[in-house]
Amino acid sequence: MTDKIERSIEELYRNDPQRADAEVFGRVTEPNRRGFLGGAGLAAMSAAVGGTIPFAADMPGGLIPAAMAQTPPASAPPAAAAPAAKKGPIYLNFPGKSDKLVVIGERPLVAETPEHLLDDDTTPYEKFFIRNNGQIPEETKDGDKWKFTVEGEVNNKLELTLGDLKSKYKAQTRRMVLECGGNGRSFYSPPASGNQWTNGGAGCAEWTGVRLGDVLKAAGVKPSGIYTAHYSADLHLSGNPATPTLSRGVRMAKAMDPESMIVWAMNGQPLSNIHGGPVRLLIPGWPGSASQKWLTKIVIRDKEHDGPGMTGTSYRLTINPMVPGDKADPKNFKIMESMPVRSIITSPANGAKLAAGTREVKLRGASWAGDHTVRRVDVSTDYGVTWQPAKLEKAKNRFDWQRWTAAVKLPRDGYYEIWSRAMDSRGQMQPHVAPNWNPSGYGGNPMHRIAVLIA
Ligand SMILES: Nc1nc2c(c(=O)[nH]1)N[C@H]1C(S)=C(S)[C@@H](COP(=O)(O)O)O[C@H]1N2
Ligand SMILES: [Mo]
Repeated sequence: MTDKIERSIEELYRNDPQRADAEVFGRVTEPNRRGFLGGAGLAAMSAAVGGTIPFAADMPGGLIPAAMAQTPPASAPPAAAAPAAKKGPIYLNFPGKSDKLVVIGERPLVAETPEHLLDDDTTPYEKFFIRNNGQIPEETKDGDKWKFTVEGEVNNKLELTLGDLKSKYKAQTRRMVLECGGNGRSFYSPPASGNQWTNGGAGCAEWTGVRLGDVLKAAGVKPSGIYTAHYSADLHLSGNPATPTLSRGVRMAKAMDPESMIVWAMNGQPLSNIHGGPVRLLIPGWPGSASQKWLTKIVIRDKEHDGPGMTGTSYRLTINPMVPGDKADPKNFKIMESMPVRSIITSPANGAKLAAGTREVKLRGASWAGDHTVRRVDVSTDYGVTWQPAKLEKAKNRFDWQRWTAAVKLPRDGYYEIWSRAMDSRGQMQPHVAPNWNPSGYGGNPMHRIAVLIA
């Protein structure tokens, strides 16, 4: 291998990983060993990842090595993503937030948390992802005076201040995952449109507030009331006050779930403006968009809600699988409810370099599964040929994530990939690649892969 070839393969992996892979695997000469990485291909791949690959023989054909597969954070639509990628990630500059959060959208502001920053049991404010669809409102000074209404198919229309909510209803605190419906979108191929989340459109915080159900009961939902519609104070990007930015809702059964809440505090602090303070909804396990920030109004409806974010292919999944990349038939879509099972490796970080001679690596991670619980998490160091179970911690309460740990042995120095996969309580497991392609990329929950180099 000349230095020139090594470099060009690495460059190719960064710029056009599919082609790089075809080149590398294409160098295999034995026709019956397709996908086996040998000879020049192996040398080129090893050079590109920075070390020998002890389990190269197990590497699936066409696999883009995790060291090269870090999806470019793209604030632009997919077509423009590749040029943006060369410039590297854009880091967040926002008061009180970690400057290691990655901006995946500038207007509206959207920032995700790299997996290794999700290593705390409770995600601190500074590491919690940000997702806006419209403009960020001015910060409210006297939060307790914030007003919102409950109306529609109810017997008593309510107008409540945050102060009323705190004094008249029973408060509860729960540690729960909030996850964007598009989390994992960047793993789709062909690319799906929207913010290119990796796994960092999720966080798990302590939320304090009251049961949404208690407030709805006080309003007296009529038998005709079957769906909620949520409204808020953030202006649409156009600045037109008549156009809601986002208005989603949920079935009455989910609204009445004892863990669906109206919240005013996060991790024991008054809810910050960027996370929807003074008051937001927190509908755990379902797409984050149901958790309206800056809540001003809940309307109870006698039919499914049809506000911005409820129709077409938004926050909807296919009923019957569609051809990836094809034009979508809106009739083939249903509302996305529970989020899918996911696990992430939170330590070590992807791309970690460990000292030569390291033979055991301790792993930590997190896993969650929408409305369900996680039954097991497994890890692999040999491209999924063999798996070992991780030690799974119990959740604090429903909708909390489940932390996990494992220790893996590695036979010698070199380049490894560590994979994690979780299975939910129903037996559904994370797939190898993002499943059920849909144009806006919801439900992308492939196994998490990190690259580790021992050298
Ligand atoms: N009012 C309002 N609420 C909103 C949004 C928004 O744009 N406006 N975005 C939603 C989406 S898509 C997500 S994923 C979560 C993100 O919450 P966070 O910014 O506190 O992390 O808020 C939801 N609530
Ligand atoms: Mo979201």
